Amino acid sequence: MRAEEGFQPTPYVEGNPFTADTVLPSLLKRLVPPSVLSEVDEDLQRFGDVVLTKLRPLSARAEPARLVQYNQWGQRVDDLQTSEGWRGLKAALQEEGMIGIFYERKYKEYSRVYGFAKILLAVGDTQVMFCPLSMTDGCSRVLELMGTPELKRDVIPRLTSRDPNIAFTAGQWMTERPGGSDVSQTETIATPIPNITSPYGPTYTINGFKWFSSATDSDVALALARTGPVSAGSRGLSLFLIPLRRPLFRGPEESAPPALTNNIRIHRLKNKIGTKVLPTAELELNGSEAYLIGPLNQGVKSITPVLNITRMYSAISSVGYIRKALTIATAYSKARTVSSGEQLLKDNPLHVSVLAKVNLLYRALTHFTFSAVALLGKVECGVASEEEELRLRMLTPAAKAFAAHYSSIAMEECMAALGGMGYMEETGIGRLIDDGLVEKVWEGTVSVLSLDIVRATSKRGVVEAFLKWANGVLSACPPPLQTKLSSPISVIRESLPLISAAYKAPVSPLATRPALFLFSHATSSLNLLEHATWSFATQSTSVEVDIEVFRRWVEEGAWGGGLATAAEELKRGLEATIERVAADSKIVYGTEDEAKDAVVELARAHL
Ligand code: MFK
Repeated sequence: MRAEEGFQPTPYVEGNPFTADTVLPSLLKRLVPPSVLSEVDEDLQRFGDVVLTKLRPLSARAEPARLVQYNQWGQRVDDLQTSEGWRGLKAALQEEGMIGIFYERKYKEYSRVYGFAKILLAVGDTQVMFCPLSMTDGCSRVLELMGTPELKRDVIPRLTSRDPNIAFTAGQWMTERPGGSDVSQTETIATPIPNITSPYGPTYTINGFKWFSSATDSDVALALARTGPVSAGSRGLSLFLIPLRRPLFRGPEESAPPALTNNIRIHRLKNKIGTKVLPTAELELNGSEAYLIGPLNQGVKSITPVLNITRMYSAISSVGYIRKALTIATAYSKARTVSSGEQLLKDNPLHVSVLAKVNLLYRALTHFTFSAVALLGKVECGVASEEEELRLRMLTPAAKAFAAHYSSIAMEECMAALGGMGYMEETGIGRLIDDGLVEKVWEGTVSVLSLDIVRATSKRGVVEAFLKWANGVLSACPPPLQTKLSSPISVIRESLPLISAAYKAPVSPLATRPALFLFSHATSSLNLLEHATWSFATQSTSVEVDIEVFRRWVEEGAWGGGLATAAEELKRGLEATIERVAADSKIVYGTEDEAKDAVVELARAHL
């Protein structure tokens, strides 16, 4: 039989990612006022078509970057060659106003929601272009907050430009060989250059080795380097803006010189599990010129706007990868025949129940992430209350970690929903899974971020701000809905004191991870309740679905169980004893290992 003969599978059709989405259009109606919504809605429909007709074909032409270190004369050239597809994606997204939307602020505090809606639609079809764009966004914010007037005049317009001929992207270099999350042993040294003043800030030379520089094709990078004694740990680090190439400003017709022009050598490209198109490198800095940003020896604090913005991008990327995989799986179920060709997959209750579970998770994570995005917009526009600002500090690491934790299992279910077809590279789900895994690591693992929430809640008023908001959402639920949803609402009520107890000092070390999960599950449940309440009040056609989604998310959750299960996990963490820590060590290392003594000693200090 020839391939053209016999059964021919019907290709699935994904459709416009905005209009086909089950969550975003109605979420935007709740978050954005009508005057903004009419414009934003129209643009997102248009952008949905751009994703299909422009970004997706460019993404298909994106290839891993190549590094040519030496030319035929044996001279060091460090020629970083990126693919046409990668460069095309970058240009297309810059033209679409990624990053411009966030700094033009045409829609004031709603600009973040609008721009992140575009990211949600595009992220599955743009390789990992939002990694460099996230750092560009973070760099713009740092310069907006701390840059000299000349940096604001010359560099911010480039970072936020819609013209790809002049637009800059930025990298972020913290990670070194002694530590990724722990920057206290940073080896890179910054030395002031005497008698040189730049309008961009006090000028230094930088010497060191950066172990993970993503977006090595960028124009500038924000980097930490040591200006204080080693004994000061991370409190002896300062923040610098480093041009990757000199001169930094060139005419549009001049091609970019190599990083060698600022004494930066690309040691090698990283061999990563995914994100292969993104040029991530190990870099040697051998006397690179740089400008101090913010106060001396407060580099970690100065760079935190970058961390918080990139964490938000990480959260939306995890959610966007799920969106893309779920869209494929849903579209496939409408095209694939089963049962001797008499049924479609979409008519099979068992199959639909699996898709419903992924969809439930997608809804919860989308509402959760956008609740943080909406607050970010308010904070940046100076219209957030102090309580909202405190709440955002807790939400950001939680949304990033929670979304990253669940995204791969959701994508795996979508892959399996296509059977053997899903395991083929052509659907793109495999690449999404490989790329999406990075969200579990970069900008902090779940454990590191659970500790960041402890850092955040050590500030007075943070937990209280969350509790006040949570109680406000519960009491805003109208009586008929309260009655109908009394059971899930009482599960939420019972979880609140537990969250509060988890963050009372001294925080039990085994409680931090389950506390992150309970906090995230409770907050996302409350976001879904907010939506059901809105749906009820506006008599939305989706009100029954919105109510059911809320109920299921609280009572059943996704693969980790419901909110009550998350509460049980936290109780176990809070009640953990030294004996449990010792038993953990024996389970992992056996009974002979002496390491258990160290782990028990460390635990004793906290339990
Ligand atoms: C997308 C494709 C990617 C491609 C592949 C990439 C692979 C990635 C490989 C990696 O690089 S993985 C590791 C990446 N590393 C990180 O993500 C960093 C994670 N570590 C942290 O976030 C640490 O928590 C941090 C470095 C920020 C902590 O350092 P310290 O020195 O212990 O901070 P410290 O002393 O607690 O905080 C200093 C100040 O900053 C404090 O303020 P005060 O001086 O007023 O007391 C903190 O409150 C404040 N701070 C810390 N984190 C903050 C913050 N403020 C606001 N927001 C935050 N997030």
